[in-house]
Amino acid sequence: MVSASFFAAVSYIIYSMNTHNLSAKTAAFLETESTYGAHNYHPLPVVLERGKGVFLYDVDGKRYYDFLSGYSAVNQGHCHPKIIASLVEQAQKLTLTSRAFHNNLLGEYSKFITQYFGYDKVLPMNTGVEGGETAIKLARRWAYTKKGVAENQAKIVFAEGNFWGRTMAAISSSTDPSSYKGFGPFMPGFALVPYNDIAALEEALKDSNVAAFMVEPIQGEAGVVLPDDGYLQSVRALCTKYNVLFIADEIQTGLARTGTMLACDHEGVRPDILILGKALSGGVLPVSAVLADDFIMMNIHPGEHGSTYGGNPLACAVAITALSVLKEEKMAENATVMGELLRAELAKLNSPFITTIRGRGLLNAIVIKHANPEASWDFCLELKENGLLAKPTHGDKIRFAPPLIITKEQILESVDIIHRSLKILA
Ligand code: IF1
Repeated sequence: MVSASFFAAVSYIIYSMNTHNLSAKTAAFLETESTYGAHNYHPLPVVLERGKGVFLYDVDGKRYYDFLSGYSAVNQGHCHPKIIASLVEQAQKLTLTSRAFHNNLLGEYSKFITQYFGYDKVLPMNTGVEGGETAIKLARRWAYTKKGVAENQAKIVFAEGNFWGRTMAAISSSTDPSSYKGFGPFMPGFALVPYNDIAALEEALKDSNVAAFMVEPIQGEAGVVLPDDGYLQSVRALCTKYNVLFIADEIQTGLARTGTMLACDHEGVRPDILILGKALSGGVLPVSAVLADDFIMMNIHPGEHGSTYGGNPLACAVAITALSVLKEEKMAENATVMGELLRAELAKLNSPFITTIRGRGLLNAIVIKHANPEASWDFCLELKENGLLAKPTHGDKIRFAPPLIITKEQILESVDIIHRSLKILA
């Protein structure tokens, strides 16, 4: 007797094979994941099992250029040999002590990363959103203890179009219904201003209860939205003028992705609180960090914030190497040159379906113009068929963000794949 679940599985596999031109092996993986995993994503129908440098390989051994880089977590390239070596070596010694005790790497790592970015102290966490939550708690605590804001009256200002994660605080600041709809009630004390609007920001900061303005130097999820030149300098000046902390969310834009170590470096501004994540571990395990000077950091006292894995020795070892190779291999410089080449070569295609090419360093996006609302998705499926992985964001935008180690030849081969794939839109 064939069970109903077996029949359903076979039907799913056959459907997948027919509709997406998938191998039976790939379809079987998709069916298992669909049956037993939550449906909180809609991934491209590809099943990957190996990564090396700029390449990913699926379960049938097919090679792809990775033009997403784990949403900029794999800046150093997949399975960077030095990062993996640090991971393996430390994993065989000590992975977690918790902060109930000291470990031999947290001090070394804290000194390394604070000197690397020029801040007094670091508070180590794990995911990017935990970094954001930590930054907000630091800002509120500073507002109550140093700025004189009345208890529970502190406000944090965010930019419309922001994305900094999926926690209740993060979605409470979101303007994207797919992030917040159906999850209320939301965190109080948050305000919004349009991105790249200095006049609106100044109006908001006049409120003496404002503790901080938290902003991405370039909005990633919104579709790689760059502010006007000088925007960050104006943000810096206004935050100083109104005694408000400038929090830079560099979780996606930082760590050489935009051609400088931090995207704030393009304008020479120094945020009061710097949040890092993603490529801080080179895509090996969740590592995030919040950096600030003592007048902010020292308002949190023992037992008032932390996490089980925050500052674990495995993360410390990996992050030191992940940061080191960014400089040793001049990945910011390469991101600048390869980014300019990528945008120039894409422009030369003169495609009627590409209305915008924008980005900085190797954080880029194109905007697709087509009558079919599914055009971007269909185009990404065709890119996949031709050996390049990218994914649409917010409908018509496609992010092109390969690892920062990509070479000129690989950029040119990737643009050729993009060129050939555009034919699907004709
Ligand atoms: C998903 C988006 C990108 C981030 C910035 C904080 C975080 C992120 C600027 C939180 C995380 C990830 C989350 C992931 C997909 C990806 C993403 F599409 F969701 F919006 F990159 F743009 N600040 N971004 O980009 O870091 O807690 O995830 O470590 O949730 O689908 P995290």
